[in-house]
This record gives sequence, C-alpha cells and structure tokens, in this order.
Amino acid sequence: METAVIIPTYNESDNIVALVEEILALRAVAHIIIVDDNSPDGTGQIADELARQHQEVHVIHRPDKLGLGTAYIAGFKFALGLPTDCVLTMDADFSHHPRYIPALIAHTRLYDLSIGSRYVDGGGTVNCNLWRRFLSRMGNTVARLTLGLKAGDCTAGFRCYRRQVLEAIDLDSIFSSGYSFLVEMLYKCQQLGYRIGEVPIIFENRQQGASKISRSEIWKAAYTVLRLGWERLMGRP
Ligand SMILES: Nc1nc2c(ncn2[C@@H]2O[C@H](COP(=O)(O)OP(=O)(O)OP(=O)(O)O)[C@@H](O)[C@H]2O)c(=O)[nH]1
Ligand SMILES: [Mg+2]
Repeated sequence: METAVIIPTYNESDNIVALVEEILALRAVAHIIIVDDNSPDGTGQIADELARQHQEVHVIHRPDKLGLGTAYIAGFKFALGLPTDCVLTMDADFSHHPRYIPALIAHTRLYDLSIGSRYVDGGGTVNCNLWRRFLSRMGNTVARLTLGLKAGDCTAGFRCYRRQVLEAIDLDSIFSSGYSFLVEMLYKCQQLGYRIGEVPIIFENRQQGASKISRSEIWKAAYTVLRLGWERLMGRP
C-alpha cells in the first residue's frame, strides 16, 4: 500500500533529521509530508534541506503556530493530491517510534483506521510522569464515556487512515484546531461506521525538545468533547 506520512512540527530541530532518516530507512513509505508552523528554531529550513536531499520529503510551511489539528488537515489535503492508499500521522519527537510504521500500514489492510495504541494488550508508556499519564487516561475515559468511543486509545496521534476515510470526511467541517482534533476525527470515523483497529505501541516520552501542550489546549479539548457529546445527545450527525 502506497503510504504518505504526515509529521506536524513546531520547534523539532533536535528530532526531525534523525526521524526522517529512520523512516526512509524502513523503505515502507512513499512520501513524508512535514507541516511546519514557522518554527523559531529553524525546523522549517532543516525540513527544506531534507526535501532537497530526498525526493520523498515534502514541506508545507505555514506562517504561524496554527495548531496541531489544522496542521493535520493541511497535510491530509496535500496527501490526497498524491497517489496514496493510506495516510499515516505521527509526532516528530520519537514518542511515536518509526519501528511501528510497518505494523500500522499492514493493519490498515484489515481496518479503515489503525491506531498505534498505548491502551491495548502489549501497549504502554515509558518515562511519562504521573501527571501526563493521568491526563492521558483521564482524557481517554472522558472521551469514551461521553462519545461512546470504542477504541482503547482515543487521543493517540499515531494513526494510519485509509484514503477513502479522509475522502469521506469533510475536513473543513472539523471544529477543533488543536489536540482535540484527534478525538473529533475518531468520533467522525466511528459515526461513519469505519472499522477501527489498534496496534500496541510503547509510547516513550520525548527526549529532545519541549512539549507544546498548554493548559489552554486541555480546556479546549474538554470543550470539544462536551460539544460533541451534546450533539450526540441531540442526535445530530
Ligand atoms: N505544525 C504544528 N505542529 C505542532 C503544533 N503543536 C504541536 N505540534 C507538533 O505536534 C507533535 C505533538 O506535539 P507534542 O508537543 O510532542 O505533544 P505531545 O506529544 O502530546 O506532548 P509531549 O508528550 O509533552 O511531547 C509534535 O511533532 C509537535 O512538534 C502546531 O501548532 N503546529
Ligand atoms: Mg510529544
């Protein structure tokens, strides 16, 4: 299956070269699409250099930090313009290790959406502090209960979508611009009846660079879940 990988970046200069090289070494993906939001640390220029060296690498430059959700959407639209069968998303910080990419792609033969999951047998987290683990577990529990989501890991950004899924969803109708985009996308996939599978992964906390999750992102995510929960209650699609 021809696969495009989307990597949103904001200040990932310590990670991006090693990550792209590890992905290319797998020889499992046809395209790597880096979506950079004018990172002050020069990630965008490093990405341009990678694109000059490797024909598989494409770079989308956005003028400002516009959020993870809209970065995925920009990447999806670009990927759909290429002859890809599936589109994989992952973080740039090695929390989503490239070694799982082949299993995720293989799983997408059986499922419309495959999630690299911390919360299925064989999955887990390493080096994450108690607060991060609590936040993740809490976010998952609230999303599952409020929206009836069936996946174990509803907030994971390590995913592989079949092309048809992305073509069927009106990407411009997605409300969330930030991290809660992941929950909203999963909700839409489940509502549309797509088959969703999970591949166990060990999520490792980032070793280089800084986290971008702010307190306001957490509030925005809570609002998104409540908003979708209300729509579900009202029977709106
Ligand atoms: N283009 C773009 N990328 C972003 C934005 N916010 C975060 N990212 C990238 O999205 C990915 C996830 O962000 P992280 O800060 O690692 O968030 P996280 O993995 O949930 O949090 P940590 O575990 O603390 O690393 C990383 O590759 C970031 O560089 C944004 O506004 N725009
Ligand atoms: Mg991270």
